[in-house]
Amino acid sequence: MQTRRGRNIPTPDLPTLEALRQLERKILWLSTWTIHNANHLRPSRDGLKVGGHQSSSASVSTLMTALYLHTLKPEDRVAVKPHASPVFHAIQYLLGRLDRSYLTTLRAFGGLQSYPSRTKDPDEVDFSTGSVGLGAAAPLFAAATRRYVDAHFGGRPRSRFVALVGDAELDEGNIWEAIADPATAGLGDVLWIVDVNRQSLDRVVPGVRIAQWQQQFTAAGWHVTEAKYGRRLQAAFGRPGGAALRDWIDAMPNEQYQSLFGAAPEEVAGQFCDGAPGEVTRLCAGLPPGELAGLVTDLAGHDFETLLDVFAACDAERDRPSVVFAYTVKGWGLPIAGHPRNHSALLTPGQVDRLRAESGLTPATEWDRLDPATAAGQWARGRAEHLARPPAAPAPVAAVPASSGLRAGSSTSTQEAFGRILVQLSRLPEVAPYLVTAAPDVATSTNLAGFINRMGVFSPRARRAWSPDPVLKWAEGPEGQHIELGISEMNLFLLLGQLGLAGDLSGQPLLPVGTVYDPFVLRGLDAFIYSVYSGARFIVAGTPSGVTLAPEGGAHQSTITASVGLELPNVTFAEPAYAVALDWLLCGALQSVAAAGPGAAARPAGSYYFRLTTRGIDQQPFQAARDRLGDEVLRGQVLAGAYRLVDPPAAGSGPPVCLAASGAVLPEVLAAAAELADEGIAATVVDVTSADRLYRAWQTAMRQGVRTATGPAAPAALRTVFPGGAGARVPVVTVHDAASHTLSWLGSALGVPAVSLGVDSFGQSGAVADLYRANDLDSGSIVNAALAALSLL
Ligand SMILES: Cc1ncc(C[n+]2csc(CCOP(=O)(O)OP(=O)(O)O)c2C)c(N)n1
Ligand SMILES: [Mg+2]
Repeated sequence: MQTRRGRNIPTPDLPTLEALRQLERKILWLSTWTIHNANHLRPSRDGLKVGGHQSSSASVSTLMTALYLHTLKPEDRVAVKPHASPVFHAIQYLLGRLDRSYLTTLRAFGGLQSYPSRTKDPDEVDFSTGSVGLGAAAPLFAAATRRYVDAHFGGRPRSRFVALVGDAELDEGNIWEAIADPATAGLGDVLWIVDVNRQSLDRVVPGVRIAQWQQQFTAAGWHVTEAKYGRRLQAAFGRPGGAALRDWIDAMPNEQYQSLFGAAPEEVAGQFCDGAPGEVTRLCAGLPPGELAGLVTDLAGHDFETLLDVFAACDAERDRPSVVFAYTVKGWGLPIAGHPRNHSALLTPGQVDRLRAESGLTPATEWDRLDPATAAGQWARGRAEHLARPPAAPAPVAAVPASSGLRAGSSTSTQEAFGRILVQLSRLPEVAPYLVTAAPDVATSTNLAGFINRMGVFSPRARRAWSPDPVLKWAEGPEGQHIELGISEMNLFLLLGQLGLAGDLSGQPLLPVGTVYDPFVLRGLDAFIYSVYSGARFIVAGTPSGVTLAPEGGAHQSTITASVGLELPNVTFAEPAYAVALDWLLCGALQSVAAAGPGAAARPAGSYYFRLTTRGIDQQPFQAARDRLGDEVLRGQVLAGAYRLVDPPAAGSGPPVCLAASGAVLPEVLAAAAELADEGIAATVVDVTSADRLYRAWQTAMRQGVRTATGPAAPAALRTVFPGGAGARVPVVTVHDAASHTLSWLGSALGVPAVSLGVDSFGQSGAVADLYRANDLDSGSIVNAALAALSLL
């Protein structure tokens, strides 16, 4: 091994470089061929274009070869830009980690996913990607999670957290939110590689803002570097006229430069020199046409020596993240290289035939791995052995009790109870070490202060508190267990997602709990979806919520978030009204989250979303239900999604009606039940603690019936709690401080008339009573709704 540039960076020897070039060629072929196969050879059953991105894949084929076939270690974790998934799978195949049969299943049902998926792909994907920007930021938060895990559970072998990022991904705001937050500062294990092909989906980007982006990374404390000019261009810059050549390339409009890639060799000089200074024109005139075309498009993103050198330099930066701007060609090595609209372009069968032949393959050998007898084949085998990950070591996990032992006062809100439950849990040695909270600048206003007082705020280094606060002890240091973020809900959900994958990516399961003002769940929704799609397990409390946070007005009042919680896969949504019900649900959720990590596949998947409120309500009705049902039965029903808060009066006391409600509106519902009793109507009150679980139980029963062509039975969660059955039809009124639609399905589920009350317009400032009246959530409106429901029978 030699070393270069005065640093102790090993230079790969020539045989290694040659092996890498052969592997790169193979990877380019296999990714192109896999996409071609899906589109042209696999029979189409619906006439739809299958798609796949040959150009986007080709543009990172050198970068990914350099990473996987040279630079990565088994501990490293990589996010691959979405449109390069065929390259990833080709590499996994060459490394012997993916069966060949999968290569003909790209974008087919049960096959290789269009974009890398942790949960759906058959090979080991470290980070899902697809929604541009999010997959890029995920490794940053995974590295922040590793830093936290190392600080609390002891250091583990170093992992580098790598992201391969499309240049147009940098247009996404979440990228800049992620790098700006102090919680991601100083993460020396992070490497982002930007694939600077100067093209997005629609176009050649006219003014690529590389310099501006580089300054933004620098300002955020990153180590910024480039792999821009290939070796031939670098050599040409050193010859007479070279400086002018370099200036001319740097100043050239992007569209002009990109036009060179699709141009015939004899056209290149004319296009390249259009408007050039005489010195450049003369230099070009001295070169044969073929050579000029190769020279001026010689970019370092396709040059192994430069790339390996730059990667090694980044690796040496241990106290700040690194970003490499790697200049590439979209469609590199393909006849569609650099074409402005090549994003979704596919090679024709004739072009693929030529590529196969140029790659030294025939139809008999087109799927083959490299011959193990060759140097490149042996190199690939050596890398496969090197990258094999040892089985995960067992890690300690939390043992969460069924209840924190919270004693509810006479009147309390769910938000207040939530803060107190976390404090209770932080006193338990079998739970406390694993709890980690996070909030985007709303920790104190969402009642995390008690937890923070006890557990402190996480900072890699102890920070001095300059203004001690007698009420809130904001002590920052490596032992702290609250991660404070700036106001970015995207960052909150990305961080929760990675904290929720700590068992997989850092070998230590955690109990992540985030808080956010409920309306702003929507601000982080794509990251929320991203994280749960990735298989993360965490808890988020959206609080306060609904029009119940009355004076705060329409901009802060959430109405559609309950629907989001109900409809999101892998998320269990709960909206309890009473403190003890919240305690049981939260502890149950933590028990399930605690089971994350290796071997946890059998546990219920997913994350938990609690929609809470600051409205203090009388806890006595819940105590009465406890006394009536006993804790064991009541807890089972609360966890299943609903229980009877008020039984109907004795039989014969009038026509029956059911009032089913969630959350803060229960006092109005109870008042309505009392008014109805006065009018001779027998109202049962059902508190729906988790509309999500109830809905799922109903749907599971229905789907079972659909799939087995049998009449479905009502699920126990509905049968035992709601009145009716045996031919009796009890109409239902649903009441919710959320879109009326959220609970309206109960009518169908119960097979009875339903009137649904909820908030179906934007909110406004006022007192709770004003807003409830304006939205028909007051007791008088609920009584009228019950009469209306009875009239529908
Ligand atoms: C959030 C989001 N918006 C839009 C898209 C659709 N889309 C897919 S790729 C792409 C352009 C990406 O360009 P770039 O990141 O430069 O990738 P490359 O040039 O490597 O294909 C767009 C707009 C998406 N996947 N995600
Ligand atoms: Mg691009």
